[in-house]
Order: sequence, then structure tokens, then C-alpha cells
Amino acid sequence: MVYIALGSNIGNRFALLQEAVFCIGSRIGTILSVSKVYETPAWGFESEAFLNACIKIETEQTALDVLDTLLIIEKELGRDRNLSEGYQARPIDLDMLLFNNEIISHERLQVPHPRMELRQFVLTPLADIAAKTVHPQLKKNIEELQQKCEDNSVLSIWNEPLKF
Ligand code: PH2
Ligand code: MG
Ligand code: MG
Repeated sequence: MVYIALGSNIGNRFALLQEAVFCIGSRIGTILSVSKVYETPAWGFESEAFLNACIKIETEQTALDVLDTLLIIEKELGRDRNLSEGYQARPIDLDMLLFNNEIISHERLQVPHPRMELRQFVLTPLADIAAKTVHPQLKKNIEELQQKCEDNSVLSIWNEPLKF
């Protein structure tokens, strides 16, 4: 089971999330659930508000294969990664949060996603679809992490659901 966080803060944010969900469903595996979409203030930098969501997928692929496909989809949807430091506004960001119950520390990939427990824009949508899933390093479930999280960003529910 793979959990992926989706975020967009440039362009037609909802359409970009929807297109990413369809691409993931056709190239990575079966989408089993999709969270609500939330509008969230940019966390950690000054920028436009994001739309964020999380999805759950079943796949036969390895974590690195999933990563490669996510990077290709990001590029196809207009993501331009340049070398400047720090966070930047982006049409789409696809982050692997959890891969089964594994802890992966690879030069290209860290799973669970580092610092996910600090971010309500991750924990709130993830709790929609994985409340009882246990974080393999922190040994707490997502609902517990969400309640403990000190990020007091105000998230609002977007009225249109993603199709899958
Ligand atoms: N992603 C970031 C940094 N800050 N803030 C919000 N609200 N949503 C994001 O997806 C996001 C962010 C780095 O990837
Ligand atoms: Mg990210
Ligand atoms: Mg990313």
C-alpha cells in the first residue's frame, strides 16, 4: 500500500490534482481511496495557497519505480525543478508518504516522508483515508499524529471531490 500526497499552488490547481490522480491510476496501480481536497496556506514559505489531497494505491512496483513515475508525471504537468534553494511555488508536487510499512533511506528517497508529522496539509487529508495506519518510525497512527501536531494552519475543505 502506497500513500501519496498531492499539492498544487499555481495554475488550475484542482484540474492539476485531478490529472495527476488519473495519471497515477493508469501508470502506478489501483487507486483504492482519495481524501477530500483542502485549501491550505503555504507552509514554510510565502506563496499562494495550495490545494492538497492524499491518495492510497495498491501497486506491484518498487518504491523507486513509483518515485520515477511520480517525477515523470510532475514534469508532464509542468513542474520545472531548478537548482535554487528552498520551497517554490509549483503546479504539482507528488510526494510518497508511506510505502507499506517500510522505512526507506536511499539517496533519492526517504520514506516515511521526513517531517510529515509537522504538517497539517499532509496529516489532515491523510487522516481521511488512513486514520489508523501506524507511522513505522514514530509508532503512532495518523490520527494521533494529527492531534499532536502543533501546526495551527487553518485548512478549508474544497467543495469539489476528486474522481478516481
Ligand atoms: N509543500 C511544500 C512546502 N509547503 N505548503 C502547503 N500548504 N502545501 C504543500 O503541499 C506544501 C507547502 C513542499 O513540498
Ligand atoms: Mg512536497
Ligand atoms: Mg516533492
